[in-house]
Amino acid sequence: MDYQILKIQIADRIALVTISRPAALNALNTDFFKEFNHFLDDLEPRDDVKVLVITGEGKSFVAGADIAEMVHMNSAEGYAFSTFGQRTFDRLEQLRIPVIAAVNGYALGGGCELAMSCDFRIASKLAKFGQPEINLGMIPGYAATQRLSRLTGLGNALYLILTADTITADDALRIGLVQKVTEPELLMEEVMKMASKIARNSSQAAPTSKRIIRSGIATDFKEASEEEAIEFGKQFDDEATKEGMKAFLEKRKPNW
Ligand code: DAK
Repeated sequence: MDYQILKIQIADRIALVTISRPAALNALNTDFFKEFNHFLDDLEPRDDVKVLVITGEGKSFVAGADIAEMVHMNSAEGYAFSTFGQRTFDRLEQLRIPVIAAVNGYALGGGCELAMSCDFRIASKLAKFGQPEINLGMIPGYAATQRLSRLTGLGNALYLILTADTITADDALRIGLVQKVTEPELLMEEVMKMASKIARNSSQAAPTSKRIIRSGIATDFKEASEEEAIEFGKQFDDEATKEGMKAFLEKRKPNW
């Protein structure tokens, strides 16, 4: 596919996707969703990529769904746009490999929802977060009503969605929406360092941890702990796990 919006770089077991539509502050339109799904089609079967990083070009991560496209929609088109977006974000959340959002600037509306569909978020000090949909007379459409409360608690989700307030990266850190804040010029360096740290590990441990954490939150503690025990047991048939433990005992780096 000839990508117009996504810039994709794959190197050293890390895929870096930059959303690049800076004239519209990287607002998400149908073409974005088509390109992103095509990219996921290519990425999913690959076993040489261990981590995905998503960022935005310019002063915005993503300033929301594309209002200029949405304004012309009727209810059937709105429904199609919504389900296409929701399916895409669910697919991203369920991607086997870890996904890091490198939030360089505005993460508003659908942009904040995109960041929340990633496994964790690292933000530049200049980043801004919010769910301003209510100002447009609408509710969030890509699951902010669900993901925001799970990540930050009920009060913070209700506050952000009902007031449409925009918050700073430091406030986002305080409420647990982001995991780390960096100086703007250090954002990509820090994120790529984290990505390489994850990518250097044995191939199963990170994806399995991700899957159990994510599936566990949707089920009860006992059932999820049993799932952990099953997966924990399976690792003892895995050479990479044996190598990890042996390397520790032999005081050397694992040979993965
Ligand atoms: N859509 C389209 N264009 C956008 C945009 C957006 N979300 N955000 C910015 N732009 C465009 C601006 O129109 C402007 O275009 P030109 O006038 O230059 O042609 C250009 O980007 C630069 O923006 P500004 O001139 O406004 O830049 P400033 O630095 O002054 O302000 C800003 C930056 C981020 C504070 C401001 O642009 C802003 O408030 N943008 C809108 C933010 C927003 O309201 N985002 C939420 C969008 S609604 C659903 C599914 C999804 C959703 C809802 C329902 N269903 C399936 C039911 C999601 C909804 C949203 O995300």
